[in-house]
Amino acid sequence: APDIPLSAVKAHLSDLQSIASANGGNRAHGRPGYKAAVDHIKAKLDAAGYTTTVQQFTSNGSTGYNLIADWPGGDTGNVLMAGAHLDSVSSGPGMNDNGSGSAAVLETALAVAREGHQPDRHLRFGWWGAEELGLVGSNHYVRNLTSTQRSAIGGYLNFDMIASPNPGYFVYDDDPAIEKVFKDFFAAKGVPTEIETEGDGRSDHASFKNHGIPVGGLFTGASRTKSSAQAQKWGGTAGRAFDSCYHSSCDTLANVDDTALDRNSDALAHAVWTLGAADDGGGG
Ligand code: DTR
Ligand code: CA
Ligand code: ZN
Ligand code: ZN
Ligand code: ZN
Repeated sequence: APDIPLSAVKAHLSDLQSIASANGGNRAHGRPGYKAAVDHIKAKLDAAGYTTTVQQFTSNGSTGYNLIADWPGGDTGNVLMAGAHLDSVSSGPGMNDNGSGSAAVLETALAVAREGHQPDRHLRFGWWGAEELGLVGSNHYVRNLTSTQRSAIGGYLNFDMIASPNPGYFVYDDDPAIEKVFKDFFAAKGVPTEIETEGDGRSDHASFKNHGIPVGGLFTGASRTKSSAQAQKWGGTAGRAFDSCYHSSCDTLANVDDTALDRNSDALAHAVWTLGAADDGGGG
């Protein structure tokens, strides 16, 4: 997989910051900043050759939007999806939650196009609306697939908060094969990981898992406190939250850890390239 340039991911983040600043300070469901963010990302994907779809839904009396981008080619009977929720809470611009995941997924999709990558499996990327209202957008997406469309999705990778300022390196343990891809990546980099325990059902992967689709993903922590043991293995500050600006107005560009963002963006690309091969997993 290509290295994902941190500078490119940060450029998307600052775009999302600008969009929030120009629209009342947030990218929340039902607020103008959200749709502006959808339009920004859609334009880049269209220009890169993706087939994009904006799916509308209603929640709390406001229209919400999911952005789906299909990379032409690959076996559409064997789809690999990666996604991130694009909405923020209304209290701030949501740079870690979840500009970080949105930007990393975007730059990975753009890298696929840049490389002219032709994986065996069909690649699809998603940016979800109204996650903060209760996984509303991703649930709407999965529920509105036919059973055939659902069974064609062999795996969904979720990225929600992947650049916390006091980061941990957590890997979802929902599907062993997906988990292994991420753990092997970090092991090769000498970065220890832990199993994600804070969030079963707390992000968009749950919408897919609830319909029997294998899921995985990465997380750098929210309001839980980093232990001294964790600070020893990861650095950062023991006794402080992984993200003390979680759901706060201080979740700005300054609330993003560059090393975590870079490592997780590269792990994302590694997983898309690795799982994009129609390998039957080999072995016994
Ligand atoms: N609910 C997510 C933040 C969150 C909390 N725990 C986890 C675990 C895995 C992913 C995300 C999260 C939000 O506020 O968007
Ligand atoms: Ca990188
Ligand atoms: Zn951008
Ligand atoms: Zn949140
Ligand atoms: Zn989130």
